[in-house]
Amino acid sequence: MLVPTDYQAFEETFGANNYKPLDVVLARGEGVWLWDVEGKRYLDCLAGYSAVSQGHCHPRIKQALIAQAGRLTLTSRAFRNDQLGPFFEELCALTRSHKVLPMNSGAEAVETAIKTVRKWGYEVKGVPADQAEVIVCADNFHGRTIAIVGFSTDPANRQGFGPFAPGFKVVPFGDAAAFEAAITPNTVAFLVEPIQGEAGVIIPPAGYLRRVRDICSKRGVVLILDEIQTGLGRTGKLLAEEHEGIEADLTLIGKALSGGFYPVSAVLSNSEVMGVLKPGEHGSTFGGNPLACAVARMALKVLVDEGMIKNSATLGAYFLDQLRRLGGFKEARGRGLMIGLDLDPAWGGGRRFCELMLERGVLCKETHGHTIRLSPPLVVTKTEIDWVLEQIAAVLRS
Ligand code: IF1
Repeated sequence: MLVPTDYQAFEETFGANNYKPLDVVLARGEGVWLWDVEGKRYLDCLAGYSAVSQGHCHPRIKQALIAQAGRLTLTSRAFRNDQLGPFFEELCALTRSHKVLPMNSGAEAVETAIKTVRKWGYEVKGVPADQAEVIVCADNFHGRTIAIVGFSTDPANRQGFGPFAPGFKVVPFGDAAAFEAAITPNTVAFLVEPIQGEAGVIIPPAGYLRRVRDICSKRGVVLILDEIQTGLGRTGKLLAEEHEGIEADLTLIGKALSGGFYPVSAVLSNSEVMGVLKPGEHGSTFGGNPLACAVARMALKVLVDEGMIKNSATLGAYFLDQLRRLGGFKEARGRGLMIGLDLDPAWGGGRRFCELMLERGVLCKETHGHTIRLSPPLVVTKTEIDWVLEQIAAVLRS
């Protein structure tokens, strides 16, 4: 029988040490709950970095996965499969998109969008060859490929990984005027998170996305919203863009698109931009495979059928309000069940806070030292949030 320290030793000896996890070894999950190898139960306030929005091992998604795994898992896109078309149709209907390009990880969806807007820039906008520029925001997080970390402003993400791809320009987040000033005739797109996640749940000023949308339309720039974290109900709407009543030209989704069962991502597009891709110009062995499509179809279905988006809005507002009543920290902010809690710098650091929460049976994760991310599965109940609040209060008092 292996004991917890064995699992840790194996990971540290044989794994690349590119993470420093909390010392808990998880073995089972159900809904908002996780159990470690010794049977201790935890309420999950990270939800696989928002991929497990539908709750761990959701029974209907599990059933869809098992059924499809016994029928057909991978055909490649060299042939058609009977899950892909219905997946596209259902996803377009739900998100009011014209076209879908399926990939696997979030970073692949971002890369796909960048390739697409560059091609659109050359073929439709008339940008001279190899001159296309994409504007991004300071403190962005879009993934970890070479192109993406090349336009990160976080030294930990980029240092030692160059040389990087050219063609990106960084502007401050939340400042529409700065974005507009950075546009040149070669600007093909603006890539932005509706709420910055890794930066610490940073919500831009009201009206920012509406202004950005107007500027993009006026100046012929494609608006790409990275909704990989904010999308699919996390902020209390299907897509975070709905909070400002706008529509992006390209929308990137991933994470919760599979309910945490399997990596599935997608680029959603209007027809003009996606229309530039022709057969053979982009793809992926696993992208759009029948297993992924079956899982994603059910993950979307339960999200809507089981009222998870509404629950995220209602309980997210309740959670934030109760946190603010609690006090004992610097600031709490959020939208839906995407909440960031800034500890007082004197408190002892986010890592310590998460370790104490772990002892009390709540899993959460700090970002950038003093901010705690609270993002439970969207199936969480009021009673469970009240219990988490008690644990937060106790840890803040200690
Ligand atoms: C890790 C944070 C969350 C993302 C947005 C694209 C991607 C992500 C807005 C890439 C991924 C992850 C990756 C994970 C940590 C995590 C994260 F801490 F960085 F900010 F969720 F909160 N766009 N976010 O948030 O998607 O390729 O990973 O599927 O450990 O790197 P991916």
